[in-house]
Amino acid sequence: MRKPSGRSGLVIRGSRNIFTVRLDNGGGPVYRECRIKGKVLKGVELYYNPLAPGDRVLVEMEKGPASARASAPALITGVLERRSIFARKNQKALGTNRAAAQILAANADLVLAVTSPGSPPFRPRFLDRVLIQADAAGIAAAIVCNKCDLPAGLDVEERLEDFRRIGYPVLSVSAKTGSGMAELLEFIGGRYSVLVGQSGVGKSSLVNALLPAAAARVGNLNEKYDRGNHTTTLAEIIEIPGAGPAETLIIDTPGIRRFLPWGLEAGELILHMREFAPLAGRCSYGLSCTHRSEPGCKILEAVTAGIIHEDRYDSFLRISEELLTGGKD
Ligand SMILES: Nc1nc2c(ncn2[C@@H]2O[C@H](COP(=O)(O)OP(=O)(O)OP(=O)(O)O)[C@@H](O)[C@H]2O)c(=O)[nH]1
Ligand SMILES: [Mg+2]
Ligand SMILES: [Zn+2]
Repeated sequence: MRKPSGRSGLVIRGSRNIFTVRLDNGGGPVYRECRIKGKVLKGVELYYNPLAPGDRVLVEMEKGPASARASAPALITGVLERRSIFARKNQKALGTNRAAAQILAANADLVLAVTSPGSPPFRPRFLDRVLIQADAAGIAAAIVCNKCDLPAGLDVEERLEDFRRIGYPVLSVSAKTGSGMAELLEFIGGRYSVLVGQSGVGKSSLVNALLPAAAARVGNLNEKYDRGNHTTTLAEIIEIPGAGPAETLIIDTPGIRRFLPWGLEAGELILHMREFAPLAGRCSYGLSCTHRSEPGCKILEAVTAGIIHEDRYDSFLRISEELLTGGKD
């Protein structure tokens, strides 16, 4: 008896019901439109979106004549265990019965928090949120400051320097002039990264700028990769060809106005901010310290001593408050 042919694959992009899956294949890549078999996929009921770019899925190919098979969507029957989940709290889900965690990327091993020195304005507190989420998810993170062709105020330089000080790689690049792009390509080579940032900072432009440089080595593919300057509406994986021995994948995501961290308790926040974490539990009031006004608070002392930047302390207070109130304001 013939068994239904089961395949595995990688989710490239997808909306609620239809997903583009790159099937694992000996030869060249094969992409298929797929839908989820049945009503729900087991194990992902907790999330706003059942699957995200980067998910590895099991696909059941429909039987029947080849012509019918090619047009009908294949069926996704399962999702493999995720190595990492980069999610945020989706405000649209608050007050509805849909789960609030929206997965932006599955299985990513690098989060690139993208910013710009101007247009749109530099927002260091947005970066804090993305970096906290990456830490809580156990994913490495770096800051990419795009548009370095634009003038950066002293405040921008000072904040980026402080992110370096606390241990984050900061790459200054310009998708427009190509400055720093070779370094960025090297940095992401062989990794699986996700671009996160406000709308207009140039995430899609960065992907476009990475592609021709890489594609030049594998032939004249520039036309194929001319993705234009659209405002991104759907997260998707872009394969960066020839960047290294291991596959280089990058997920472009839609711009986010407000990033609400997900999956951590207010009390744990301190553990996910690098320069705060070593001070956890060391205040006079121990773990019950709110780090607002207590005497003998090590966090407040560190702010005074300049070990914790005031902006980061401000982020800490705001996010703690949000985590306590569930993000409703
Ligand atoms: N000066 C300058 N402008 C840039 C640079 N990179 C992108 N831009 C411009 O910034 C604007 C927004 O770029 P996008 O790549 O669409 O930004 P995005 O982050 O993908 O935006 P969303 O998809 O809405 O999240 C476009 O007008 C780009 O031409 C850069 O390095 N320098
Ligand atoms: Mg975009
Ligand atoms: Zn304290």
